Amino acid sequence: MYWNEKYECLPREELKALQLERLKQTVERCFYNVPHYRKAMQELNVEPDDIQSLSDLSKLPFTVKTDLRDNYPYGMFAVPLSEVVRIHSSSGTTGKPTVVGYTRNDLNTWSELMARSLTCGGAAKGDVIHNAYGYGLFTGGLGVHYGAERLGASVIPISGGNTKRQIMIMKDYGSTVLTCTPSYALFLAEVMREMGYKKEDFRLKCGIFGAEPWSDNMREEIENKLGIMALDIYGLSEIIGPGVAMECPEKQGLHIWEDHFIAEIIDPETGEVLPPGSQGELVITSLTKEALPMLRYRTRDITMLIDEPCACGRTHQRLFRFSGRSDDMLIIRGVNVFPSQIESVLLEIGETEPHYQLIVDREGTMDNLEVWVEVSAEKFSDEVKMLENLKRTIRAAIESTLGISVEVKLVEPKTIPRSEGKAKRVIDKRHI
Ligand code: DLL
Repeated sequence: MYWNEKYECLPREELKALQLERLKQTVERCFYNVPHYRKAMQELNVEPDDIQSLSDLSKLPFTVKTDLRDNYPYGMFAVPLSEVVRIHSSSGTTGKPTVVGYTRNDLNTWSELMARSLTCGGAAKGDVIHNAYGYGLFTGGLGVHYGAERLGASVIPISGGNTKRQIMIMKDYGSTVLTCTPSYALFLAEVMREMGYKKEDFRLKCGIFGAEPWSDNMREEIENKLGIMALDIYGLSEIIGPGVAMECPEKQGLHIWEDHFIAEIIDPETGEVLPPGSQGELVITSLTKEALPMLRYRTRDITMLIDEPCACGRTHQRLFRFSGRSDDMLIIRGVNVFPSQIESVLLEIGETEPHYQLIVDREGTMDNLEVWVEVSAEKFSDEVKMLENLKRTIRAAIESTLGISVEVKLVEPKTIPRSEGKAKRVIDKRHI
């Protein structure tokens, strides 16, 4: 059940003392080894000695993605390149990619955190882990891979793509744990059905899904279709990769591994730190990273910190499941809309397929939101009247949740492109 009971269940006072000690070391490392941090701290008149308690964290400068871009490729590294044994990077939609590096100790930390996360998600030595996160510069594939090996499980480094072959391997090799994005898990389920398989034909028992936002209703859909327990894993390249936070079987939020990271929630507009229980932008400080220590990294991910004890016995704070990113949040006629809200409504009605896309456009000064949803082939051949009714039901439900009017378009199966990695939920034509 636990990978490292001592640290996962460390009493909070001890956890905080450990955080403070590690925070001080991290701040020194940043100040003395990374010109960017020294300059940013000097501009705020802070020196490493000013950090005497955890509440002094708020004296430190924020770090943002453009800081990494401005120091492209290696300028944020706190060790010489000769100490870096692995490089990953994440491509944004614009500009240069973000480059992240790991020392041997960093890889060790990451493998430990991933072994811890996989255990928390129900995997153990003896399991066969079908790892369909992409291998390569993306941190998903190799991150899970090293954690699975550390755990002592048998890992299949299948990566993304070639879905039919994936399914054959999953069946023949007796995979028990599936790791991939939630949207790819659904796609796998769909292709399994097309190939004539039932969930009983597989040995899968759990799935550890992340790298993109997904709703509780999407979870239910995946659990039913694959006959597994599906849990949420969070992480980002700049911080370490997957394994920053992991949901436990209580399904009441993701434990952020506080012996290695400090989480804060801020108001994305003002930068002000918000109390536990408030929704806002997650900010993470790394406590043990050597090659790329991060001070108050603004993730742009929107969530809430849950400070109450968890029934699983782990003492680490939890993050509420992510509603989305502040930069994926759509503003439609002044109303904030997260794709996950619409996903939730669609899956709750349950009469469509779980594949959808949002098309945003502007006519004159009016924003238009069109929700494309797939319906099954049988439904699609139903009477026009039935389809019209379904459309109306969906529209009314979305409108009452979001408070804005939308257009709903029911489309044939396979109209919406499937993804092997992160799904593209929104097409915003307003900026093209
Ligand atoms: O997506 C790392 C990862 C790999 C996490 C595999 C989990 C599993 P990046 O490509 O740098 O790293 O993207 C990080 O993805 O800031 C979030 O916006 C989003 N994200 C990651 N996990 C979740 C999640 C990997 N569980 C960005 N829920 C993050 C919602 C997530 N969003």
